Amino acid sequence: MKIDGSGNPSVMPAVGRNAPRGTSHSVRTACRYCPGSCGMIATVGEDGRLASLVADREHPLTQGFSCARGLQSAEAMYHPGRILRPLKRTPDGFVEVGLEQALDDIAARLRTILDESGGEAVGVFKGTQTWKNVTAHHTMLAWPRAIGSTRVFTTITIDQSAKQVTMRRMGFWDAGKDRLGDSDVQMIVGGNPFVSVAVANLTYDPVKRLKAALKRGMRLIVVDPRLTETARAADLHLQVRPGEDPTLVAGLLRVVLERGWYDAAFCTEYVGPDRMAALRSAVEPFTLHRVADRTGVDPGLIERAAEMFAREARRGIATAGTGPSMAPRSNLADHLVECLNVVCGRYPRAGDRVTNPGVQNPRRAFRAEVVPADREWERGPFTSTGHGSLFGELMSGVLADEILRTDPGRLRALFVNGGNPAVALPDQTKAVSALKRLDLLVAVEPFMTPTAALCDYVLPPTLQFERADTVSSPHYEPLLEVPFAQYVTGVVRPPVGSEVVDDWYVYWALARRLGVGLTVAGVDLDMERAPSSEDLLAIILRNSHVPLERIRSHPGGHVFDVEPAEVLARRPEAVAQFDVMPPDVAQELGEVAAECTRPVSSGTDDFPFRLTVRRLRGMMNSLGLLQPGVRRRHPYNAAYLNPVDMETLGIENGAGIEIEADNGGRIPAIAEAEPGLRPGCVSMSHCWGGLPEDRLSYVDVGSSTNLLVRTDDVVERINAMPRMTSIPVRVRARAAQTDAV
Ligand SMILES: Nc1nc2c(c(=O)[nH]1)N[C@H]1C(S)=C(S)[C@@H](COP(=O)(O)OP(=O)(O)OC[C@H]3O[C@@H](n4cnc5c(=O)[nH]c(N)nc54)[C@H](O)[C@@H]3O)O[C@H]1N2
Ligand SMILES: Nc1nc2c(c(=O)[nH]1)N[C@H]1C(S)=C(S)[C@@H](COP(=O)(O)OP(=O)(O)OC[C@H]3O[C@@H](n4cnc5c(=O)[nH]c(N)nc54)[C@H](O)[C@@H]3O)O[C@H]1N2
Ligand code: SF4
Ligand SMILES: [Mo]
Repeated sequence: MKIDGSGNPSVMPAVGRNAPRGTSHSVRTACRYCPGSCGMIATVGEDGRLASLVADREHPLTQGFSCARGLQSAEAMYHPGRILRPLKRTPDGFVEVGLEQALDDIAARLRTILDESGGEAVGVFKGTQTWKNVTAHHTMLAWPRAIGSTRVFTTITIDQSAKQVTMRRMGFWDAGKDRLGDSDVQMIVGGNPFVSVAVANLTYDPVKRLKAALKRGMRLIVVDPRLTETARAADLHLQVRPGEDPTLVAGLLRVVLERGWYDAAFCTEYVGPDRMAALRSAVEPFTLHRVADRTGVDPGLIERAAEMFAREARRGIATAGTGPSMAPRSNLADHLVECLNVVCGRYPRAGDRVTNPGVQNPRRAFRAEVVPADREWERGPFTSTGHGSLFGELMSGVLADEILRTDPGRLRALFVNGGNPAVALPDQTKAVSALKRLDLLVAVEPFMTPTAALCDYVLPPTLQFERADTVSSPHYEPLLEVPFAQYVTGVVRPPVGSEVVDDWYVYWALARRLGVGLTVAGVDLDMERAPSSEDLLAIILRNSHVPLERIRSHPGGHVFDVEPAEVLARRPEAVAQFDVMPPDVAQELGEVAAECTRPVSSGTDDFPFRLTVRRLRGMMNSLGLLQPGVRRRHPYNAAYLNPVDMETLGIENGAGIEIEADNGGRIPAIAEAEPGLRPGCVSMSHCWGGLPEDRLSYVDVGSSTNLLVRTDDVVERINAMPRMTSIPVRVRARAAQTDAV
């Protein structure tokens, strides 16, 4: 529903409704910037504005955990740069326009595009800030269907879609994976949950939960070129060369299989002798000394990690973060990591308790079965580049190609929701030229980001503490170990004089103007009268195991006393097994084994360094870039280097440098010493910098590592995932620090 800051909001604050006007009051709520789901207490001032946010210590899930980027989100709400009224591009720049007028204009332009080119000419890009916005998430899926488009792009396919590729080419366990609470070991390959709050089973309250697990004896193995915040807490840290996870994990598998440290009974039932033999023979070339040579990890440490993970532990998983998922051969790396879980049988078995049978989703059976591989991408729909889809999404690595096509099938209109593709997509120069080529670019976006600056229309949304939601989102529920849910209402109204909308309304209003129906979560919406956001939530949760009314009756969130569930035995007809070494995976691993003894990742003389990804504590991708509080902590995206490398290069701490990649891209940066980083690496965060042509100062906006990411080479065949880490680069000192990007 449309919300006018001065009028009648569809979202009334729960406490505000009862509280007399002009008094200060507090509301229990939760942050939705990331999967962390942190409980917070919001204090609303006498002026009706959000005065402060503090972590909610009584919160049953997160118990006082929160992070700076969530706590500082009030700064974003009242930031002078927040867009409060819809903007329309004119030859003289952006002008404010009424919401319904903007929607009329957009619908008219869409009608022409749809008439001329059909539904497939219109696409969506769903960014990170749509994932935890339940009504937006569902409507963004419904909207393309309504207009006959399969052009759905999201951040997943430029993130860790290797996980989806693994699921759909190996098959996956119906009852999920071992939970942290039951684990006696965990291996994290290239993820840093202490900062990112985003690694598989560590998506909420990660520090306390991991430390508690370690205290009760669980052991932690971290594989990362950096001695990360998480690695510091680990029992073992394997400081791998970036890009060498396939070799390292193949080496671990070889040790586990050769020493007999795997779960033979599980493998007999769920893998079978032929596939076990194929796995054994594929990892055979990865002997300890070869693996050690190539990965730069001590052979004793590799053996010890295999022993700790497989022999000394019964439960607990290996999981990959963005490190291996953004490196070359990302799908192979993820597949091998999952093979460790398979051979060690790290899945809940028949009779085990299901710790979270679900609150917001309908009750389902959890079985000790393999859901068979189905290679969805081989069935289409396809892009012109020949890439198929993954969980119903096309590959964002080729989004720019779809726009730049010269045939009539090109993508002509794009709706961006809660994302910033102008800085997030690989090969920024190409991505930006593609976005400019669109006949219609619309962003539902609160700030004048590089993407918004390219738009024909920018429609400002309500921000998280102004809208109703459930936490965690129903689609994130499987990541919670307990049956928790929280309903949150808007804590405050949008600023007076604003004309902002709950994101979903944009798509409902456009569908209505185009005369098409929207079917959200299986329900045909009334296209005459807009539902309220609460109505829409109720529709989405209509089959929830715990009724929405009960969820709502616990404003601070609740762990529900749902009927216990246990993992059911395998059904006789469920004969699928894990496809641990299908021919394409075997072939790729064979290529790795055949590569020259010199590790590909050790660099060439021309590009001796490897640029690696990392997350910064205060930022959420590009979110926070405009906030002074965030920028005090992260004035720019520094390039972290090992001090020994800095000395060799004659670079002082804080000195300006230039980083040049093998695609010819060059970016400025400021060097910062990080003794815990593996020598030979440059560790730098993403989504900074403006538009390439703006030539903005590095100290003002940082620089975009996506200028160094290529889409013409080193790209995954199935999911078009580019190489975003382990990029060959050279580094040199630079005269001035303030040079343009
Ligand atoms: N503070 C903060 N939190 C965030 C975000 C943010 O921007 N800031 N972004 C959110 C998003 S969108 C995501 S997807 C998640 C990501 O969550 P994570 O995957 O945990 O991301 P990182 O913290 O960058 O951890 C990646 C680690 O991989 C290491 N690495 C780099 N290259 C390689 C390699 O080739 N091999 C191995 N083994 N390791 C490598 C890096 O040194 C780094 O420590 O975080 C989310 N949370
Ligand atoms: N080189 C390189 N590239 C990368 C990565 C990398 O590590 N290296 N990481 C990749 C990954 S993992 C990801 S997830 C993507 C991130 O890709 P994106 O999701 O496209 O980027 P974000 O910066 O997270 O964009 C979030 C946008 O939402 C806006 N926003 C904030 N609050 C709200 C709200 O309440 N409603 C709405 N509608 N919008 C809001 C913000 O202003 C911001 O513009 O980048 C990818 N690109
Ligand atoms: S950004 Fe994530 S970790 Fe930080 S407070 Fe919000 S939900 Fe919690
Ligand atoms: Mo991400």
